Amino acid sequence: MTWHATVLTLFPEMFPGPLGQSLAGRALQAGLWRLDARDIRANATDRHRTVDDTPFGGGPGMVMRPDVVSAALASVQDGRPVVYLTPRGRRLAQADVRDFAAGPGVVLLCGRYEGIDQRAIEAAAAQEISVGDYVLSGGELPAMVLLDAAVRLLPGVMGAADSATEESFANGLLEYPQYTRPAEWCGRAVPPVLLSGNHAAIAAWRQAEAEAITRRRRPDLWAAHTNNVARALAAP
Ligand code: 9D3
Repeated sequence: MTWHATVLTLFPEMFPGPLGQSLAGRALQAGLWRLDARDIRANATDRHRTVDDTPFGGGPGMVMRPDVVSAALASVQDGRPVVYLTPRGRRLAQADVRDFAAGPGVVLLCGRYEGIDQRAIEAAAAQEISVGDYVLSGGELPAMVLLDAAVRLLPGVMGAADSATEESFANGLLEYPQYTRPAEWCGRAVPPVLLSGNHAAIAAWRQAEAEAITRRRRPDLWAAHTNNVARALAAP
C-alpha cells in the first residue's frame, strides 16, 4: 500500500498548497504517496453546520466540539497514527519524522480557534505535536511541514545522492557552508581548501566548520553530539 496522509481541517482547500510544488508534489504526481484533505465541517450535524462552541470555565475564543471532530476521525481511522498539531505538543524532531515515514501513513488533525476539546484527542489516542515555540493561526502549516519532512524519506522520493545527506542531521551537527562559482565574487574568495583538490583536507575542513558552527549556534545539539561521540568511543 502507498503511504497515505489524511488531513482533517476546516480549510481543505489549503492542500496540497505549497506541497504541490516541491519534491513532495512530484512524488504525489508519481503516486509515491496519497493525500486526502477532508473538511471537518462535513461532520457537523446541525442546520448551521456548527463546529465550535464557547469554552467551559470561560475565557476567550471558541473550542472545536468533540462530537464533530470525533466523527471526522472515525470516518478515516484505519490504524494509522493520529497526530494532533497543537502548540501544546512535543516539538517535532527528525526521529519522529523517520517513524512516521516508516509507517503506513498519518492522520493529521488541524485545530483552529483555541483548539479542540481534549476528550476527542484522548479518545483517538492522538499524539500531540508542535513545530516550534511561536504562535501560528492553525495546524495546517504545521501539517504541511510534517508531510514535507516525511515524504522526502519515502522510498523512491529522493535520489540516493541525498539519502546520505540525511545522515548529516542524524550525526547531530549543523551543516558546513556551501560555495559555488565564481571562485571570487564581490571581492570575496571561496575558502582556498575547497579549490585544492585535496579531498581529505576538504573533508577535515568541512567537519571542523560543522563542529564550530554547531558549538556556537546550537549548544544543545553540540552537547548531544559530544555525548554521542563519547559513547561511541567507549563502546566495546
Ligand atoms: C491563547 C493561547 N494560545 C496558545 C499559545 C492559543 C492558540 C494559539 C494558536 C491555540 C492554537 C493556535 C494555533 N496553532 C496551531 O494550531 C499550531 C501550532 C503553533 O501555533 N505553533 C507551533 N506549532 C503548532 S502545531 C499547531
